[in-house]
Amino acid sequence: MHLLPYIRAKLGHLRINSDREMNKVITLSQFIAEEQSKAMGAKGDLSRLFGDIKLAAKIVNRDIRKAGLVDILGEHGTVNVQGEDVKKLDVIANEVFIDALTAGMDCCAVISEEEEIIRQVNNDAKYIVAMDPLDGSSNIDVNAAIGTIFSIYRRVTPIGTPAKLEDCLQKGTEQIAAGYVIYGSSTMLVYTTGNGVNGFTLDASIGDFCLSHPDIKTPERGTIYSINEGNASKFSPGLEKYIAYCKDVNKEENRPYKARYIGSMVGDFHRNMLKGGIFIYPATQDAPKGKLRLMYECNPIAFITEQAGGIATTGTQRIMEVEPTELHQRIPVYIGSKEMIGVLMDFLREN
Ligand code: AHM
Ligand code: MG
Repeated sequence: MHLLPYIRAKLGHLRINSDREMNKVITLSQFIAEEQSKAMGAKGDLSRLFGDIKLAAKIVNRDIRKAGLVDILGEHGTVNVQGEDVKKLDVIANEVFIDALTAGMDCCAVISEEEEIIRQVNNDAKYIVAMDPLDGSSNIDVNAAIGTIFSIYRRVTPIGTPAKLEDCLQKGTEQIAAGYVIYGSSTMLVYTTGNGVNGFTLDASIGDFCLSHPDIKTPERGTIYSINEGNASKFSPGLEKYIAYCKDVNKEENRPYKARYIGSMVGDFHRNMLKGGIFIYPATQDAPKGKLRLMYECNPIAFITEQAGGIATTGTQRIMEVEPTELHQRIPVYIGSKEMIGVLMDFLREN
Protein backbone atom coordinates (compact mmCIF):
# COMPACT_ATOMS: atom_id res chain seq x y z
CA MET A 1 0.00 0.00 0.00
CA HIS A 2 1.39 3.43 -0.92
CA LEU A 3 0.85 5.49 2.17
CA LEU A 4 3.36 8.24 1.67
CA PRO A 5 1.44 10.48 -0.76
CA TYR A 6 -1.60 10.26 1.50
CA ILE A 7 0.41 10.91 4.64
CA ARG A 8 2.17 13.86 2.99
CA ALA A 9 -1.14 15.40 1.96
CA LYS A 10 -2.73 14.72 5.30
CA LEU A 11 0.13 15.73 7.54
CA GLY A 12 1.40 18.66 5.46
CA HIS A 13 4.37 19.95 7.36
CA LEU A 14 5.50 16.69 9.00
CA ARG A 15 8.64 16.28 6.90
CA ILE A 16 9.59 12.82 5.77
CA ASN A 17 13.25 12.29 4.95
CA SER A 18 13.34 10.51 1.58
CA ASP A 19 16.24 8.26 2.63
CA ARG A 20 14.20 6.98 5.52
CA GLU A 21 10.84 7.00 3.81
CA MET A 22 10.42 3.27 3.78
CA ASN A 23 10.91 3.01 7.55
CA LYS A 24 8.73 5.92 8.54
CA VAL A 25 5.67 5.02 10.53
CA ILE A 26 2.95 7.39 11.61
CA THR A 27 1.65 6.52 15.05
CA LEU A 28 -1.88 7.13 16.24
CA SER A 29 -0.67 9.81 18.66
CA GLN A 30 1.24 11.66 15.95
CA PHE A 31 -1.72 11.46 13.59
CA ILE A 32 -4.23 12.74 16.14
CA ALA A 33 -1.93 15.50 17.36
CA GLU A 34 -1.47 16.65 13.77
CA GLU A 35 -5.18 16.45 13.02
CA GLN A 36 -5.99 18.40 16.17
CA SER A 37 -3.33 21.03 15.51
CA LYS A 38 -5.34 21.98 12.42
CA ALA A 39 -8.65 22.14 14.29
CA MET A 40 -9.81 25.61 15.31
CA GLY A 41 -9.36 26.24 19.02
CA ALA A 42 -8.15 22.72 19.84
CA LYS A 43 -6.32 22.69 23.17
CA GLY A 44 -4.96 19.16 23.04
CA ASP A 45 -7.48 17.65 25.44
CA LEU A 46 -9.09 15.46 22.77
CA SER A 47 -5.64 14.15 21.84
CA ARG A 48 -5.04 13.35 25.50
CA LEU A 49 -8.40 11.60 25.76
CA PHE A 50 -7.45 9.48 22.76
CA GLY A 51 -4.18 8.71 24.54
CA ASP A 52 -6.18 7.33 27.49
CA ILE A 53 -8.39 5.23 25.19
CA LYS A 54 -5.31 3.95 23.38
CA LEU A 55 -3.65 2.93 26.65
CA ALA A 56 -6.78 1.09 27.82
CA ALA A 57 -7.07 -0.66 24.45
CA LYS A 58 -3.49 -1.90 24.77
CA ILE A 59 -4.15 -3.25 28.28
CA VAL A 60 -7.38 -4.97 27.19
CA ASN A 61 -5.55 -6.37 24.18
CA ARG A 62 -2.88 -7.81 26.47
CA ASP A 63 -5.52 -9.36 28.73
CA ILE A 64 -7.43 -10.85 25.79
CA ARG A 65 -4.27 -12.31 24.25
CA LYS A 66 -3.45 -14.20 27.45
CA ALA A 67 -7.05 -15.00 28.33
CA GLY A 68 -6.81 -18.78 28.10
CA LEU A 69 -3.54 -18.79 30.02
CA VAL A 70 -4.48 -16.95 33.17
CA ASP A 71 -7.92 -18.34 33.72
CA ILE A 72 -9.78 -15.10 33.28
CA LEU A 73 -12.24 -16.60 30.87
CA GLY A 74 -15.69 -17.58 32.00
CA GLU A 75 -18.61 -16.21 33.86
CA HIS A 76 -18.31 -13.28 36.21
CA GLY A 77 -18.75 -14.52 39.76
CA THR A 78 -17.25 -17.98 39.30
CA VAL A 79 -14.10 -19.11 41.09
CA ASN A 80 -10.80 -20.14 39.49
CA VAL A 81 -8.42 -22.93 40.54
CA GLN A 82 -6.67 -20.66 43.04
CA GLY A 83 -10.02 -20.01 44.65
CA GLU A 84 -10.02 -16.38 43.46
CA ASP A 85 -13.07 -14.71 42.03
CA VAL A 86 -13.03 -14.89 38.24
CA LYS A 87 -13.99 -11.72 36.48
CA LYS A 88 -15.42 -11.86 33.03
CA LEU A 89 -13.27 -10.14 30.46
CA ASP A 90 -15.99 -7.63 29.67
CA VAL A 91 -16.07 -6.58 33.34
CA ILE A 92 -12.28 -6.30 33.35
CA ALA A 93 -12.34 -4.26 30.13
CA ASN A 94 -14.88 -1.88 31.66
CA GLU A 95 -12.65 -1.32 34.69
CA VAL A 96 -9.56 -0.84 32.54
CA PHE A 97 -11.22 1.84 30.40
CA ILE A 98 -12.75 3.65 33.37
CA ASP A 99 -9.43 3.60 35.24
CA ALA A 100 -7.60 5.02 32.22
CA LEU A 101 -10.24 7.71 31.68
CA THR A 102 -10.18 8.58 35.39
CA ALA A 103 -6.39 8.88 35.47
CA GLY A 104 -6.43 10.95 32.29
CA MET A 105 -8.70 13.70 33.70
CA ASP A 106 -10.28 14.65 30.35
CA CYS A 107 -13.51 12.68 30.71
CA CYS A 108 -16.33 13.90 32.91
CA ALA A 109 -18.60 10.86 32.65
CA VAL A 110 -18.93 7.46 31.05
CA ILE A 111 -21.94 5.61 29.70
CA SER A 112 -21.08 1.95 29.42
CA GLU A 113 -22.85 -1.26 28.55
CA GLU A 114 -21.50 -2.53 31.87
CA GLU A 115 -22.82 0.37 33.98
CA GLU A 116 -26.51 0.74 34.71
CA ILE A 117 -26.33 4.48 35.37
CA ILE A 118 -24.01 7.32 34.40
CA ARG A 119 -20.53 6.76 35.82
CA GLN A 120 -19.24 10.14 37.03
CA VAL A 121 -15.52 10.58 36.44
CA ASN A 122 -14.15 14.13 36.62
CA ASN A 123 -16.48 17.13 37.01
CA ASP A 124 -13.81 19.48 35.65
CA ALA A 125 -13.55 17.74 32.28
CA LYS A 126 -15.60 18.43 29.18
CA TYR A 127 -15.94 15.09 27.40
CA ILE A 128 -18.49 12.33 27.76
CA VAL A 129 -17.42 8.86 26.62
CA ALA A 130 -20.03 6.27 25.64
CA MET A 131 -18.56 2.79 25.28
CA ASP A 132 -19.13 -0.88 24.94
CA PRO A 133 -15.88 -2.04 26.54
CA LEU A 134 -16.01 -5.54 25.05
CA ASP A 135 -18.58 -6.12 22.36
CA GLY A 136 -19.34 -9.56 21.02
CA SER A 137 -18.48 -11.10 24.36
CA SER A 138 -20.05 -14.45 23.47
CA ASN A 139 -17.04 -14.84 21.14
CA ILE A 140 -14.39 -14.47 23.84
CA ASP A 141 -14.33 -18.15 24.75
CA VAL A 142 -13.97 -19.27 21.14
CA ASN A 143 -11.20 -16.95 19.91
CA ALA A 144 -13.28 -15.04 17.37
CA ALA A 145 -12.91 -11.29 16.81
CA ILE A 146 -14.28 -9.01 19.52
CA GLY A 147 -14.08 -5.29 19.97
CA THR A 148 -14.36 -2.12 22.00
CA ILE A 149 -16.68 0.57 20.63
CA PHE A 150 -16.54 4.20 21.77
CA SER A 151 -18.07 7.54 21.10
CA ILE A 152 -17.07 10.99 22.39
CA TYR A 153 -19.40 13.93 23.05
CA ARG A 154 -18.81 17.41 24.45
CA ARG A 155 -20.86 18.01 27.61
CA VAL A 156 -23.61 20.63 27.41
CA THR A 157 -23.83 21.47 31.14
CA PRO A 158 -21.21 23.68 32.82
CA ILE A 159 -17.76 22.31 33.59
CA GLY A 160 -17.24 21.85 37.32
CA THR A 161 -20.58 20.13 37.94
CA PRO A 162 -21.50 16.44 37.74
CA ALA A 163 -22.56 15.35 34.25
CA LYS A 164 -26.31 15.06 33.73
CA LEU A 165 -28.57 12.95 31.57
CA GLU A 166 -28.76 15.75 28.98
CA ASP A 167 -24.95 15.52 28.56
CA CYS A 168 -25.17 11.80 27.95
CA LEU A 169 -28.29 11.62 25.81
CA GLN A 170 -27.11 13.59 22.79
CA LYS A 171 -27.92 12.64 19.23
CA GLY A 172 -25.30 10.84 17.16
CA THR A 173 -24.92 13.97 15.04
CA GLU A 174 -23.30 15.61 18.09
CA GLN A 175 -20.46 13.07 18.31
CA ILE A 176 -17.10 14.74 18.03
CA ALA A 177 -15.29 11.44 17.57
CA ALA A 178 -16.08 7.75 17.43
CA GLY A 179 -14.14 4.58 16.95
CA TYR A 180 -13.61 0.96 17.69
CA VAL A 181 -10.80 -1.38 18.54
CA ILE A 182 -10.95 -4.79 16.93
CA TYR A 183 -9.11 -7.59 18.68
CA GLY A 184 -8.83 -9.98 15.76
CA SER A 185 -5.98 -11.64 13.90
CA SER A 186 -4.29 -8.33 14.61
CA THR A 187 -5.47 -5.50 16.83
CA MET A 188 -6.63 -2.34 15.12
CA LEU A 189 -8.02 0.98 16.24
CA VAL A 190 -10.27 2.67 13.69
CA TYR A 191 -11.65 6.15 14.34
CA THR A 192 -13.18 9.26 12.89
CA THR A 193 -13.46 12.85 14.04
CA GLY A 194 -15.68 13.69 11.08
CA ASN A 195 -12.75 14.06 8.74
CA GLY A 196 -12.69 10.59 7.17
CA VAL A 197 -11.90 7.23 8.72
CA ASN A 198 -8.39 6.02 9.50
CA GLY A 199 -7.23 2.64 10.80
CA PHE A 200 -4.16 1.94 12.93
CA THR A 201 -2.71 -1.51 13.53
CA LEU A 202 -1.01 -2.33 16.81
CA ASP A 203 2.61 -3.18 16.15
CA ALA A 204 3.49 -5.34 19.12
CA SER A 205 7.22 -4.90 18.50
CA ILE A 206 7.05 -1.15 19.19
CA GLY A 207 3.90 -1.27 21.33
CA ASP A 208 2.09 1.36 19.33
CA PHE A 209 -0.78 1.75 16.87
CA CYS A 210 0.57 2.67 13.41
CA LEU A 211 -1.35 4.07 10.46
CA SER A 212 -2.11 1.09 8.23
CA HIS A 213 -5.49 1.89 6.65
CA PRO A 214 -5.58 5.58 5.70
CA ASP A 215 -8.79 7.23 4.55
CA ILE A 216 -10.97 4.11 4.52
CA LYS A 217 -13.83 4.19 2.03
CA THR A 218 -16.39 1.42 1.84
CA PRO A 219 -17.30 0.13 -1.64
CA GLU A 220 -20.59 1.59 -2.95
CA ARG A 221 -21.85 -1.90 -3.57
CA GLY A 222 -20.75 -5.12 -1.98
CA THR A 223 -21.51 -8.81 -2.00
CA ILE A 224 -21.72 -9.68 1.69
CA TYR A 225 -24.82 -9.79 3.85
CA SER A 226 -24.56 -10.25 7.62
CA ILE A 227 -27.58 -11.10 9.71
CA ASN A 228 -28.51 -13.73 12.30
CA GLU A 229 -30.67 -15.84 10.03
CA GLY A 230 -31.64 -18.05 12.95
CA ASN A 231 -34.22 -15.35 13.63
CA ALA A 232 -35.68 -15.58 10.10
CA SER A 233 -39.12 -16.71 11.29
CA LYS A 234 -39.44 -13.38 13.13
CA PHE A 235 -38.36 -11.11 10.24
CA SER A 236 -40.75 -8.65 8.60
CA PRO A 237 -42.05 -9.70 5.14
CA GLY A 238 -39.87 -7.03 3.48
CA LEU A 239 -36.71 -8.25 5.16
CA GLU A 240 -37.58 -11.86 4.44
CA LYS A 241 -37.87 -10.98 0.73
CA TYR A 242 -34.61 -9.04 0.78
CA ILE A 243 -32.76 -12.04 2.25
CA ALA A 244 -34.29 -14.24 -0.48
CA TYR A 245 -33.04 -11.65 -3.03
CA CYS A 246 -29.51 -11.90 -1.55
CA LYS A 247 -29.61 -15.64 -2.22
CA ASP A 248 -31.08 -15.40 -5.73
CA VAL A 249 -28.78 -16.30 -8.60
CA ASN A 250 -28.03 -13.29 -10.82
CA LYS A 251 -24.57 -13.39 -12.36
CA GLU A 252 -24.58 -9.76 -13.54
CA GLU A 253 -25.34 -8.55 -10.04
CA ASN A 254 -22.89 -10.96 -8.38
CA ARG A 255 -25.68 -12.82 -6.61
CA PRO A 256 -26.00 -14.96 -4.63
CA TYR A 257 -24.21 -12.75 -2.10
CA LYS A 258 -21.96 -14.22 0.55
CA ALA A 259 -23.50 -14.80 3.99
CA ARG A 260 -21.01 -13.89 6.73
CA TYR A 261 -21.92 -13.51 10.39
CA ILE A 262 -19.64 -13.87 13.41
CA GLY A 263 -22.08 -12.45 15.96
CA SER A 264 -19.65 -9.71 16.91
CA MET A 265 -20.73 -6.35 15.57
CA VAL A 266 -17.23 -4.93 15.36
CA GLY A 267 -15.94 -7.99 13.52
CA ASP A 268 -18.88 -8.18 11.13
CA PHE A 269 -18.88 -4.43 10.52
CA HIS A 270 -15.11 -4.11 10.03
CA ARG A 271 -15.07 -6.84 7.38
CA ASN A 272 -18.06 -5.39 5.57
CA MET A 273 -16.70 -1.85 5.63
CA LEU A 274 -13.46 -2.96 4.01
CA LYS A 275 -14.97 -5.39 1.51
CA GLY A 276 -18.43 -3.94 0.88
CA GLY A 277 -21.56 -5.37 2.41
CA ILE A 278 -24.57 -4.91 4.60
CA PHE A 279 -24.94 -5.56 8.33
CA ILE A 280 -28.45 -6.02 9.70
CA TYR A 281 -29.82 -6.41 13.21
CA PRO A 282 -33.52 -5.82 12.67
CA ALA A 283 -36.53 -5.34 14.85
CA THR A 284 -38.28 -8.67 15.23
CA GLN A 285 -41.71 -9.67 16.48
CA ASP A 286 -40.43 -10.43 19.96
CA ALA A 287 -37.85 -7.60 20.04
CA PRO A 288 -39.59 -4.67 18.31
CA LYS A 289 -36.76 -2.29 19.18
CA GLY A 290 -34.02 -4.61 17.92
CA LYS A 291 -31.08 -5.69 20.06
CA LEU A 292 -28.21 -3.29 19.59
CA ARG A 293 -27.72 -0.21 21.74
CA LEU A 294 -27.97 3.26 20.31
CA MET A 295 -25.48 5.16 22.45
CA TYR A 296 -22.44 2.90 22.47
CA GLU A 297 -22.92 0.44 19.62
CA CYS A 298 -25.01 2.01 16.85
CA ASN A 299 -24.12 5.72 16.92
CA PRO A 300 -20.34 5.26 16.82
CA ILE A 301 -20.58 2.65 14.08
CA ALA A 302 -23.04 4.88 12.19
CA PHE A 303 -20.63 7.84 12.35
CA ILE A 304 -17.79 5.70 10.99
CA THR A 305 -20.07 4.22 8.30
CA GLU A 306 -21.09 7.63 7.03
CA GLN A 307 -17.54 8.92 7.11
CA ALA A 308 -16.49 5.89 5.05
CA GLY A 309 -19.21 6.65 2.48
CA GLY A 310 -21.86 4.19 3.64
CA ILE A 311 -25.36 4.50 5.12
CA ALA A 312 -26.61 3.71 8.63
CA THR A 313 -30.35 3.65 9.17
CA THR A 314 -32.97 2.20 11.51
CA GLY A 315 -35.06 1.40 8.44
CA THR A 316 -37.08 4.56 8.86
CA GLN A 317 -34.53 7.11 10.07
CA ARG A 318 -30.84 8.02 9.88
CA ILE A 319 -29.34 6.42 13.02
CA MET A 320 -27.40 9.54 13.99
CA GLU A 321 -30.64 11.56 14.07
CA VAL A 322 -32.45 9.27 16.51
CA GLU A 323 -33.39 11.25 19.63
CA PRO A 324 -32.01 9.29 22.60
CA THR A 325 -34.40 8.75 25.48
CA GLU A 326 -32.48 6.33 27.69
CA LEU A 327 -28.88 5.27 28.26
CA HIS A 328 -29.34 1.68 27.14
CA GLN A 329 -31.86 2.32 24.36
CA ARG A 330 -32.05 -0.29 21.60
CA ILE A 331 -32.70 0.36 17.92
CA PRO A 332 -32.91 -1.74 14.73
CA VAL A 333 -29.90 -1.27 12.43
CA TYR A 334 -29.23 -1.54 8.72
CA ILE A 335 -25.67 -0.47 7.99
CA GLY A 336 -23.45 -0.69 4.95
CA SER A 337 -22.74 0.01 1.32
CA LYS A 338 -24.89 2.71 -0.25
CA GLU A 339 -26.35 0.73 -3.08
CA MET A 340 -27.15 -2.33 -0.96
CA ILE A 341 -28.96 -0.22 1.64
CA GLY A 342 -30.88 1.47 -1.19
CA VAL A 343 -32.13 -1.89 -2.52
CA LEU A 344 -32.98 -3.09 1.00
CA MET A 345 -35.00 0.08 1.65
CA ASP A 346 -37.04 -0.58 -1.50
CA PHE A 347 -37.89 -4.05 -0.19
CA LEU A 348 -38.83 -2.69 3.26
CA ARG A 349 -41.02 0.06 1.77
CA GLU A 350 -42.81 -2.21 -0.70
CA ASN A 351 -43.67 -4.91 1.81
P1 AHM B 1 -23.06 -7.89 23.48
O1 AHM B 1 -22.87 -6.41 23.63
O2 AHM B 1 -23.77 -8.50 24.66
O3 AHM B 1 -21.81 -8.59 23.13
O4 AHM B 1 -24.12 -8.08 22.28
C1 AHM B 1 -23.95 -7.39 21.10
C2 AHM B 1 -23.63 -8.36 20.03
C3 AHM B 1 -23.14 -7.72 18.77
O5 AHM B 1 -21.75 -7.61 18.77
C4 AHM B 1 -23.60 -8.67 17.71
O6 AHM B 1 -23.79 -8.03 16.49
C5 AHM B 1 -24.90 -9.18 18.27
O7 AHM B 1 -24.83 -9.00 19.65
C6 AHM B 1 -25.10 -10.63 17.98
O8 AHM B 1 -26.34 -11.01 18.47
P2 AHM B 1 -26.99 -12.43 18.14
O9 AHM B 1 -26.20 -13.43 18.89
O10 AHM B 1 -28.40 -12.30 18.63
O11 AHM B 1 -26.92 -12.62 16.67
MG1 MG C 1 -22.28 -4.94 23.00
